[in-house]
Amino acid sequence: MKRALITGITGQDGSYLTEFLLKKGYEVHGIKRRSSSFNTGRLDGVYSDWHDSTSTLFLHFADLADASSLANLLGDIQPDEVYNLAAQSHVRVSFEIPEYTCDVTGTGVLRVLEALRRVGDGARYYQASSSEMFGSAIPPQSETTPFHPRSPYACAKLFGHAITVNYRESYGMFACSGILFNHESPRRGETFVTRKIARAAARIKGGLEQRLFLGNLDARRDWGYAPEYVEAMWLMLQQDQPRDYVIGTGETHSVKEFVACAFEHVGLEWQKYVQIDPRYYRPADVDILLADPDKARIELGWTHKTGFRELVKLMVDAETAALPAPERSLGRARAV
Ligand code: NAP
Ligand code: G4F
Repeated sequence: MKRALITGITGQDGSYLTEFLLKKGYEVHGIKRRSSSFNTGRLDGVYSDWHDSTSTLFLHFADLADASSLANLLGDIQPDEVYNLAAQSHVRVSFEIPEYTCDVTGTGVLRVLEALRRVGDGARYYQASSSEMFGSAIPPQSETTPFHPRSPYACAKLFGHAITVNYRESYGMFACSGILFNHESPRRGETFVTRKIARAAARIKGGLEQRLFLGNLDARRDWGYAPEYVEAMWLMLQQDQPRDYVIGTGETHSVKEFVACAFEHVGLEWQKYVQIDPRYYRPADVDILLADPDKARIELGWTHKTGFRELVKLMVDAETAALPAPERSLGRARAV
């Protein structure tokens, strides 16, 4: 039985990757950080009480800000594969807490790599890099496109990417960096734009809210469906050679298109409900991201399956299904 360690297991990608690896027969260990309330909700479907002797999923307290906790865990668990997904992952928030973001999202990568180098015993390593690193680079963006980060988050991710390549080249580690474009799902954090829009469309339809405040509607992103992206992470670690890959759909759409599609799906005219609040603008934004995922298609055999409109609809439907019962039926009755 292969053993994997996932940092960021309680996040969107961590939860999908956990399900994926458990289905493949892995023993999965995950790092969760201490919080004052439960932060394991996304794992509810697969987590069983630790007294259950048949369980192959184990959670441990550690933190990317605490090098000793990482080294201790890696030494104890001796995983075959390490997926480093933990990060302060919100771009807008990174402008408010830049030092913290650089510490966790940037230096945190170095802490994991250094622990792995010392006690990891040859484990394969996946780094969750981001298309945000491309920033204002001219699209389409591929593995050879020069980076131009536009936020503290993107700068921190760029450090994480560079140090991953450096550890591979310096110490011969099997370390891969996945440069993933935006990927979404009903498990996306509520303050990212797709989930915020999907949730608002469902709740406005259900009569629970009246308005949706957004920032830059013209930004364009290459949006895919998260469960498909975790397979690409795994595929990278199954290759003969460690390499870096861009993962995306090769299509780009604006925030405005996402809004229009979501509201159309519940039979509402978005212009009646959406207002601009400049508080959601960023000191510097990324205008357009568009992946050139050819290398992943050719070498990994990976392509996306869920298209843009299908993604929007599945996210809005999930929000509608999560409404309290009376509002849900109201929403359905009103839907065309
Ligand atoms: P997410 O939902 O925000 O999850 C982030 C995870 O990191 C959570 O489990 C979080 O724990 C954990 N975390 C945060 N700070 C930590 C710390 N100091 N120590 C240990 N764990 C910590 O992010 P995601 O969307 O799943 O993305 C996964 C990774 O891919 C992130 O590194 C993100 O930056 C990167 N990425 C995401 C996308 C995307 O479109 N989703 C695209 C490119 C790259 P809590 O649950 O306790 O908050
Ligand atoms: O949903 P977002 O916050 O995602 P963003 O900034 O693209 O970052 C996400 O994708 C990255 C991959 O490229 C990841 F690395 C990162 O961790 C994260 O998962 O914003 C998307 C766009 C931005 O241009 C933003 O300005 O939507 C625009 N936007 C407009 N109104 C808004 C809002 N974003 C948010 N979060 N909230 C708004 O009200």
